Amino acid sequence: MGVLSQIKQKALTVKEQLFPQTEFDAATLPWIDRTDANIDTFIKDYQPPFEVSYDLAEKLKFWQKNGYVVLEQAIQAELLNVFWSDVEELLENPTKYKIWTRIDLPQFDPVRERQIGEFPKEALKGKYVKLNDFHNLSVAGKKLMTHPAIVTFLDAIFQQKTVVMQSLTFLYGSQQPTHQDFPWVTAKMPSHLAAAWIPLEDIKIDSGPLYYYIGSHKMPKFNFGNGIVYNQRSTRTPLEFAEYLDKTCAELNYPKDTLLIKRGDVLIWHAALAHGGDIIGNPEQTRKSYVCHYSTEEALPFHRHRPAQKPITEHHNGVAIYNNPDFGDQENILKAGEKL
Ligand SMILES: O=C(O)CCC(=O)C(=O)O
Repeated sequence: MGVLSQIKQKALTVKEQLFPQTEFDAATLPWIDRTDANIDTFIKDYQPPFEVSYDLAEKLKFWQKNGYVVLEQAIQAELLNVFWSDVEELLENPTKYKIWTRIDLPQFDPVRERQIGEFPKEALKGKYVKLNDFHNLSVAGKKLMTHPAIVTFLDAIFQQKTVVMQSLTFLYGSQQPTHQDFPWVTAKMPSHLAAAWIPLEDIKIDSGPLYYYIGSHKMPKFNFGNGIVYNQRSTRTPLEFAEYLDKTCAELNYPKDTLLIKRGDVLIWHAALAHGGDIIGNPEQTRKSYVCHYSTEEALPFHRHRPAQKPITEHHNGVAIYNNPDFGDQENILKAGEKL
């Protein structure tokens, strides 16, 4: 590190320790998170971008109170089928494609994240595998993450142009400890964040389902020693964060719920909802899922891998999706979704 960078790091460390951010910035908070938000007033004038089958006002009220919503049977089977065929094509022929893949097993230390073709094929169909940004390869992936039912809800809560931040695809449960997303999946404004959890099969109790603490999006935020967002200057660990969340949610009586939704349903959750992946009870039981994180163009005007670069952008149902700057030739290489 050069001398100038060292001075900059030092100055940031001192600033963050003396004046840590303790809450989301009130000036840029999405309208629905403000104390004076009135959903009945909002809904009178709101023009949704798509017609949807659910009661938007009811879902917004549920979101405001609980920090999540489930859109029941919102996604057509055909789109889910085509998306999962694309995933299977990738897992069958990994050396044909380029995508960052993580396998959280000690046998792959010290480099658990690699291009997919660098892992043995058998390991890709096992547990602890996470495919990063599969939507860049798959047209069906892009269509699924920008399904009108999801887009309408995001448009209503953000009231700004939605952008895709990242996606994760899982074959098995993640078994991730309790966390909130905003300290990790950071944009310029950590409050401009929401995620959709899309099951590709009915979720079974022994598959290591997602769990969440109802209403926990309103809990006091954890201080990583230098504020609410985790970075290389943080003095407290992800494990301490998980312990804080589990303990505080219990103390504040936020009920813990397990997500047993069905194929066709979607869960959307708030940037600050505490959640995690349960322990897998049956090692054979898959939990096929597609997790998509979204932000706004104001908070994330670039691809997160190239903050200094103008992104190449596609628009699907009004949502901006940045092409993957790491693997330009791979964008939309899986085209089966074009016919949908
Ligand atoms: O699906 C899971 O088990 C975890 C996903 C998750 O926590 C996340 O993407 O933030």
